[in-house]
Amino acid sequence: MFASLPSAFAILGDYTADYASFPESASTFAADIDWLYWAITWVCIFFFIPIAGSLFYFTYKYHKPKGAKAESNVAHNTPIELAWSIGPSFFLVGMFVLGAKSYLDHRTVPDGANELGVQAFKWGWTVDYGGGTFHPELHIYVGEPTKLSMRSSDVIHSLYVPAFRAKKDIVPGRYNYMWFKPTVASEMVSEDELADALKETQDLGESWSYDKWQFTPDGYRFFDLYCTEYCGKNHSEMQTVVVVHKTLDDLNAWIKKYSQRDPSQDTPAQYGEKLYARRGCSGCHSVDGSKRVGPSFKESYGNQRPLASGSTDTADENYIRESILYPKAKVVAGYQPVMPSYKGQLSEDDIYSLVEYLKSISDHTPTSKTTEPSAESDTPE
Ligand code: HEC
Ligand SMILES: [Cu+2]
Repeated sequence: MFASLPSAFAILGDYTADYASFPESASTFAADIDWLYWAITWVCIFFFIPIAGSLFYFTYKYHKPKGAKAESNVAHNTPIELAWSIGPSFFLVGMFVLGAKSYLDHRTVPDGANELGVQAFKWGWTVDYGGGTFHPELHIYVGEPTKLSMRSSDVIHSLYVPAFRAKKDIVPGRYNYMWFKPTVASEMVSEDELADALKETQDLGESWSYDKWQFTPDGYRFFDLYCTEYCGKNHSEMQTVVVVHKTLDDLNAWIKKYSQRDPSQDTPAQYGEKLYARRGCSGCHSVDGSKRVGPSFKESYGNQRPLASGSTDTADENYIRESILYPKAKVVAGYQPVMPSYKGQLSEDDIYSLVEYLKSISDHTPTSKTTEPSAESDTPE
């Protein structure tokens, strides 16, 4: 009868081990939360066993043969009634007090916490490091209380870092915040391991797989960060990583690396490809021609774009720039106007890089660029 059980677990594969234990503890919240969780679980088990046990015992003890006449036998015992009402209420009040204390700890951000902006959108994350540097990965450093000031550009999301035991909803139309203090720094993999992974990824022509490698393209091990509020079709892919640096210097060096294009490393088109991944465009735009929330970039640059207004426009440099800064100005027919504006978030250099990238992957090059000048000067503010 239970022969099928092992195969049922085999489907879960590697995951059973993860589910059987808690994720690693990597913040100051973890010990308290785990203790409270187990305390409540044990209290429940402690009461469940005698209650369920006496249920079965009395069912057996007082059962009558089939056909016996049912009779009422109601008795009252005040001491027992009082004992089982007052006794458990101590446990319930205890759970409330400890739960409330833990909640307040999560709500009370310590003075001087390092503050980062986080934007959640369908389906990804953007962390604002200040000075025009944005990245989907969350980078912080060990021992430093970090406050996240969070906003959503569409629906309700929820940010959850299991290893930190920290979670908070992000509601559109308002800022929500959370904080944590990481206690465990992320290790780095060896240069060789990183070089092999980067090479293999490039050879396959794929984007970086965090799941497969379990470290970032910069070689850092990480903690998982998920969305835990069902937010639509690709909710399950709304994940990113948290890297806890050993020192502030190391963190700053990482931020600097992403703060602008390094001309010795990347051509504008190559940098544009990085921005495509980093700034969340990839969540809505494919590069292989498949339709996601938005049109594929394969057919953008240089093509005639049918607009929802009924007219058409050629997707030249200005059209693309406008689409990034003022997405609602010209909405492509057949799509919802859901793209967030990147005004103030991407520099002109960034936009130039993105345009170059779109050019490089387009299936079409315009034969003649005859867009009338008037079309270029009517950029709405
Ligand atoms: C939340 C989903 C979403 C994100 C994120 C997003 N876009 Fe879009 N984008 C859309 C949708 C939907 C359209 C089509 C409707 C419209 O024109 O506004 C679109 C249209 C465009 C167009 C016009 C395409 C064409 O073929 O006519 C360009 C260019 C564009 N996006 C660039 C970008 C860039 C660059 C980024 C990242 C910096 C980005 N988008 C991020 C959803 C998104
Ligand atoms: Cu979400």
